[in-house]
Amino acid sequence: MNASIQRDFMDITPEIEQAVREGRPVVALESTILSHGMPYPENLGFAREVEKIIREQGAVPATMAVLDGRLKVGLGEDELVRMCEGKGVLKVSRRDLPIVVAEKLTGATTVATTMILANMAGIRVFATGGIGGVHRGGQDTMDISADLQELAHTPVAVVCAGAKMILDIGRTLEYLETMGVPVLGLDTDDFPAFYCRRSGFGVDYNAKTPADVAKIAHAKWSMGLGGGMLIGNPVPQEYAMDFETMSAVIDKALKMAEDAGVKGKEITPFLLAHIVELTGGDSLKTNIQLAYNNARAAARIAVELARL
Ligand code: PSU
Ligand code: MN
Repeated sequence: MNASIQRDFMDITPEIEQAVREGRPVVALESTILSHGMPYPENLGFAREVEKIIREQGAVPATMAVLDGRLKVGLGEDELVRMCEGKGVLKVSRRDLPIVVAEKLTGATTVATTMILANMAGIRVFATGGIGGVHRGGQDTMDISADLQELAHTPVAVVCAGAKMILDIGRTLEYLETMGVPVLGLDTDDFPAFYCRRSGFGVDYNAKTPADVAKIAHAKWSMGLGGGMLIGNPVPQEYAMDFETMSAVIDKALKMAEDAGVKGKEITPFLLAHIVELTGGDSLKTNIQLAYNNARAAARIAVELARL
């Protein structure tokens, strides 16, 4: 915990502050998944439920955002509603952070920014849906999410359901290897593909249990290796979607983005919204369930880490 950063820039709820100070389990949550990843009002129901799931496992949830230039660690009900309604809520990744803080703007935190805030607050475990990565064609466009650089440098363990096939999963994993980021499967040999349990690409190590993940994280940070870790947790079988169907949907959404000339930070939100539309809302149900599943796993990892 950095006292001067916390004093000058951050509002951390007393509950989270105390839990961190006492070394009790805390799980960070992002807000871009709410404001730019899911429609309203489904996102609000999700935001409340995901916090509840973390509490049921004995951990404290810490949803992150930037409100009127203040870094928020833990949101109250009104603040959650504001993120979910999404009016005037910017998407804030690492490069945007100084601007929204200095100009007192309001924004949702991506995976990268949530990791930054978590680290500032002393939180080591974070649950999300899917991470950003190398976009398809990224070898030409250089569209590579800042999430990957953050995983390289910031000591937070990120639990996700893999990456969506809107990304080039093979190149995303190559990038992570180059940056020295351990990619673990939680009881899987195969890196998951968000809606689907398998991507066809392997993980570095199949960590069978949350306790195994915690042991690996503890070893990494105790040795001073720093940086983050990525944990792929496959969507539960009963909510998984058909690989071929989703491949076709994603190809269609990518074509729509190309035709509409969408670029830069708008691409991911555009694709997410159109995938929900093209699947008649089925993909949203899967998205919500996989994120609950990740919250549960992250809370268990945080509980184990607190014991070490
Ligand atoms: N992928 C998803 N759902 C999401 C995101 C990505 O399946 O909600 C969000 C996350 O907040 C992630 C961000 O950090 O999009 C990545 O955006 P970009 O590719 O512009 O870095
Ligand atoms: Mn990008």
